Amino acid sequence: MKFVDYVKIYVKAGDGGRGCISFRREKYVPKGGPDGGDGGKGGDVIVRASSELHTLLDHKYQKTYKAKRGEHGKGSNMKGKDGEDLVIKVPVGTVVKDADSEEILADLDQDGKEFVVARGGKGGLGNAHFATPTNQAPRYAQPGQKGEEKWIILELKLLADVGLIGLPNAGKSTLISTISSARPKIADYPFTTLNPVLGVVKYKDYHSFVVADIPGLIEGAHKGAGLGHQFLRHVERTSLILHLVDVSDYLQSDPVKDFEKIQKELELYNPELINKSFAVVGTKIDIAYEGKRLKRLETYCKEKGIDFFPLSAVKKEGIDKLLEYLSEKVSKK
Ligand SMILES: Nc1nc2c(ncn2[C@@H]2O[C@H](COP(=O)(O)OP(=O)(O)OP(=O)(O)O)[C@@H](O)[C@H]2O)c(=O)[nH]1
Ligand SMILES: [Mg+2]
Repeated sequence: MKFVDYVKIYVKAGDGGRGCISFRREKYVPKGGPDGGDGGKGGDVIVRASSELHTLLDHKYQKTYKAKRGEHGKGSNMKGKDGEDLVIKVPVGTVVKDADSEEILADLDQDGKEFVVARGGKGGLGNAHFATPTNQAPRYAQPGQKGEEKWIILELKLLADVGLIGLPNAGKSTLISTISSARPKIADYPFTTLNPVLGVVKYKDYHSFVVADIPGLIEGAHKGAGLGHQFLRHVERTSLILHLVDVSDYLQSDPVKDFEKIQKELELYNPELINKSFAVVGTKIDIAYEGKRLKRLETYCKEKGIDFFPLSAVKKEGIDKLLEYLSEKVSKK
C-alpha cells in the first residue's frame, strides 16, 4: 500500500436552497395568502478520523469534495430538503490546516473525532415569512446562502511514542523487527525503507508502546537530499527519539560526526525536535571487533550526559536494557 501523508484538497459545502414565492390557491378561497416554503440547508463538509485508514492516498487522486446543495422551497409551505453532509475519512493522527493561512483547524487524534471544515449555506426564507399587515402578498423570498469553500491541507502525523532515526543503513528497520512484529524491508543498501513503519512493543509487565521506523536521513535532508526530511513530521509527536548510529568496524566515518550531522538536520527541520528527550543507540556491536568507533561514541555520550545503549539487533544483545529504558520513559511521559 502506498503511503501518502500530505495532500491539499478543495472543499465546498452545499449552497442553501432558495426560499419559494407562492400563494395559496384553493377552491372557494379567492385570495390565498403567501405559502412559499423555506429552502433547505446545504450539506456540510466534515473530516472524520477513522482507524481503518492508514494513509491519505485516496485524497491524492480525488482533490475536490462538494457536499450537496439544499433543495429549493416549494409552495404549500413545503420546506426544501437539506443537502446531505459529505464526510471525508482520514487516518487517525491527521491534522487539518487552512491552505492559505496554514492555521491548524483541527487535530484528529482519536478514532471518530471529526471537524466541520466547510459549513453549508442556510436555506432562504420563503415568502410566507414576509407577510405584514401592509403587505399581505409579498413577492419576495430570500435566496439561499452560499456554502463555504476553501483549500485545506491534510497532514498525517503518525502517533508513535518512540521515533527511530539515523543515517541510512544504521539498522533502524532491523531493530524494529527485533522488538515488534513490524517487518519493514531490511537490506545493506541505503534508503531501503521508503515510508515510516509502526510497530507495537510489549516488554514484560509494562504497558505496550508504539515505535516508528523513520526512513534514513542524510546531511542536507532539509534541502531535499536523499528522501528529504519530509518524514520528520512523524517524529514531532513522539515523546522520545532514539538516534541510531552504526558503530561497527566496517565504517570509516567518525560516529560522533555522523551523530552531529543528523542532529543538525533535526534542528534545521524544527528546533523543538532537539529539545525532545532522546537517547543514542550504537548499533551492530557484534561486528565492532576492535571497537574504536564504539568507544568513541560511548565516551562522547558520557561526556555530554546522553543516555547511550550499545546493542546488536542481529545477536539480540543489549535489547532488554533498551526495552526496559523505553518502557520506563514512555510510561512517565
Ligand atoms: N551485523 C549486524 N548487521 C546489522 C545489524 N543491524 C542491522 N544490520 C545490517 O545493516 C544493514 C542495514 O539494516 P537496516 O535495518 O535495513 O537499516 P536501516 O537503518 O533501516 O536503513 P534504511 O531503511 O536504508 O534507512 C542490513 O544489511 C542489516 O542486516 C546488527 O545488529 N548486526
Ligand atoms: Mg530501514
